[in-house]
Amino acid sequence: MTILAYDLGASSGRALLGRLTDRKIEVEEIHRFPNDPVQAGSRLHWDVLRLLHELKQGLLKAKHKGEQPKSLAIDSWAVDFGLIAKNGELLGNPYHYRDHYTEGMMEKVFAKVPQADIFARTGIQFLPFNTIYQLAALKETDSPLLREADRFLMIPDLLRYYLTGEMVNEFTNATTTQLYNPLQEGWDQELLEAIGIPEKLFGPVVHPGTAAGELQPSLCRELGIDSIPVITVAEHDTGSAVAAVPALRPDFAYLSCGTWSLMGTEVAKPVMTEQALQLNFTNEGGVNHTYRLLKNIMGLWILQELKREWERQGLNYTFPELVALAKDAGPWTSLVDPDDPLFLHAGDMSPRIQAYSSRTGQRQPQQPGEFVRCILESLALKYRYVLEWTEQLSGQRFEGLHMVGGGIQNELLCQWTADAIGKPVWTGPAEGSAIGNLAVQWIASGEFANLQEARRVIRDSFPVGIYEPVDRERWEEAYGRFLQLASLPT
Ligand code: ADP
Ligand code: LRH
Repeated sequence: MTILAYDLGASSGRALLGRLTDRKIEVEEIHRFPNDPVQAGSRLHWDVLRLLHELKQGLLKAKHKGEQPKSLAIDSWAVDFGLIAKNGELLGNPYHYRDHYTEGMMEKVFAKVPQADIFARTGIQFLPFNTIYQLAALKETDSPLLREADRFLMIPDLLRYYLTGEMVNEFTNATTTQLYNPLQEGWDQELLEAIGIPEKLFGPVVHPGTAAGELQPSLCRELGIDSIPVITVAEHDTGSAVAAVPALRPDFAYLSCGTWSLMGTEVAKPVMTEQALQLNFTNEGGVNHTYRLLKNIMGLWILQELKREWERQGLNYTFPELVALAKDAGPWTSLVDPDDPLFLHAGDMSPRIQAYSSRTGQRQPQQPGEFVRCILESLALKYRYVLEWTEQLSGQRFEGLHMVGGGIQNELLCQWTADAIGKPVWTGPAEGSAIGNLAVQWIASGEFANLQEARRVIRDSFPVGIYEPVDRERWEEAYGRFLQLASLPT
C-alpha cells in the first residue's frame, strides 16, 4: 500500500510515493518540477496555480503506475500565504517572501508592539519577511486583498484547500507566521489587534497527523481517479525535514540544507530567553508538540542565485560542476557572512560578494570557482557559529551534526562543515522533508507508534554518510578571521 508526499521547496517541488515493506521505507520519486518565482511588474510572486497543476500531474503519474495512494499530504516553504474571499476564491497570486514589500515593516510593527513583546508572545525569530510583516505591509498600504479577505491560508493550507475544498490552518506553519502564541496555543489575538489584522481570517489550528478531508469529487472526475484522504503533516518543510532526522538520541543537532540552511535542535518547550532573542533564534512548532530551536542561515540560495546570474550570461553550470570548480580554486580568497542582508533578495550575487569582500578588506573573487568556494567556506564557518550558540542556548553538547536535504549532495560542503565544526557530520536522507511527510502520515495511520519509531525506521532504510573532520588548524584560523570580519557577537 503506497502513500503520497508532496514536498515543495523554494527551488523545486517533488512528489514521492512511499511504501513500508518489512519495516523498511521504499520511496519512488514520480514527479519533480521547478518552482520558479515570477517577477510581474514590481512584484515577485509564486505561481500557485502552476503548483496546483504539478500536484495534479503527481496524481496522474501515480494513477499511470497503477497506484491508489492510501493518503496524501503536502509540505512547503513557510511564511507565505493566500487570502481567500467570502466566495471562496483566492484573492491575488501569493507574494514571494523575497519581494521588497516588507522592507522597513519590522520597525513599523515594533513601534506598535515592542520587539521583546513579540518574542515573548511567539518565540519566533525576526526575519523581515515573516508573515506578520507581510500582513502589516498589506494593512499599511490598505491593500484591497486584505480588505476583501475572509480567510488566511498558508501555502500548503491553500493547496490542500484546492484539493479538498476544506480550509484548515496547520500548526507547524502557523507558528512561522510570528502570530501564533505557543504558550496560549492559539493565534495571538492581542498581536493581531495591535497590527490591525482581523482575527476572523484565522481558523482553528490543527496539529500534524490530522485528517483534513478528501480529494474533491470534481477533481477526481477531472483526473479520472478515486478519492484519496488528505492528512496534515508538519506542513512547514523544515518541520518535516527534522521529523526525518535519523537520530537515535533525543538531543541531536541538525542542519536542513537546501535553499535555506536551518540549524538547531529539537526541544520540548520553546526557549524564549533574553539570549535567544538577542541571538535571533526561533522556536518553530514541530511534530508531536515539539519545537525546533533553530536559526535560519541564508544557505545555498546564494549559490542558486549565482548559478542563475551566470545562466543569464549564457554560462550553464550544473551544481556538480560548480562544486568541482570550487574544489579546484584556491582556498580562502574571501569570506562573507552569508546572512548579511546584501544577499537576501534575488539578483546578481557576484557583485555583492565582491562588494562585501572590498568592504572587509579582502581580495575580491574573480573566477567562478573562487566565488563558489567563498560561498561554501563561508557557509561552513557560519554553521560552526550557529552550532556553538545552539549548544549554549539548549544547554547540550552535540557529538556531531545530522545534515538532511538536497544540499547533502554537495560532498565538499559536507566535508568542510565537518572540518569547520570539528565534529563528524552524518548525512541523509537527501529528501528529508518528503520522508518526514511520509513518516507523519504513517504515524497518523498507526503504522508507526511515534516519532522515535519513525526515525529508527528511517535510519534503517537510508544509508547514512559520514564525514570526519580534518585540517583542524586551518579551519580554526579561518574561523577567527570570519568572526572578526563578520563582526559576530561571541
Ligand atoms: P529546496 O527544498 O529548498 O528547494 P533542496 O533541498 O532541493 O532545496 O536543495 C537544493 C540545493 O541542493 C541546491 O541549491 C544545490 O545547491 C544542492 N544540490 C542539488 N543537487 C546537487 C548536486 N547534484 N550536487 C551538489 N549540490 C546539489
Ligand atoms: C525552508 C523554509 C524555512 C523558512 C523559509 C521561508 O524551505 O521553509 O524554514 O524560514 O523557507
